[in-house]
Amino acid sequence: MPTHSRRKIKVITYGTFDLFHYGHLKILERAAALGDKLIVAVSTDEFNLVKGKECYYPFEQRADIVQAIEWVDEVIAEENWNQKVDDILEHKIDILVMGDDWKGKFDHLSAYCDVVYLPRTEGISTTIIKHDLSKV
Ligand code: C2G
Repeated sequence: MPTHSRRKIKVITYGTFDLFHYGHLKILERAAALGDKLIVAVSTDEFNLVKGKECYYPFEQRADIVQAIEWVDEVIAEENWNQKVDDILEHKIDILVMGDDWKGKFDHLSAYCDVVYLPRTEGISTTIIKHDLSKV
């Protein structure tokens, strides 16, 4: 069926996206490939403190970098653990995508949309980058 006649499939994913790296790029590419529109919820600096993460880049810069990715249609703020149902309903999300380090953690959201966990990109993470650079 031609895409112009069917409802657009909307995908959402969540993350900090600090020190943007290849693993972030590949999850966004794969998430976007599952639908027609990708929304990315970027964790605010305040929420990252709740998550126990201290970011190198502030929210505005992390959000701008994610928004610049061609596969990303919209960036929203992730301010707490509990906004996902509201986001799914407000944005009429069909698929929630997360890396499989989160496998099982968002299964309860399958009452509202499909929940897909994709394999993480091996060998890279913000933590590895920070560790390696600390030895320079
Ligand atoms: N990721 C990946 N491969 C990597 C590193 C990260 O696929 N090598 C994925 C993660 O699985 C996640 C996304 O990239 O789906 C963003 O990762 P982080 O910025 O570390 O975000 P996180 O702290 O997992 O925040 O409510 C959900 C949280 O906000 C997720």
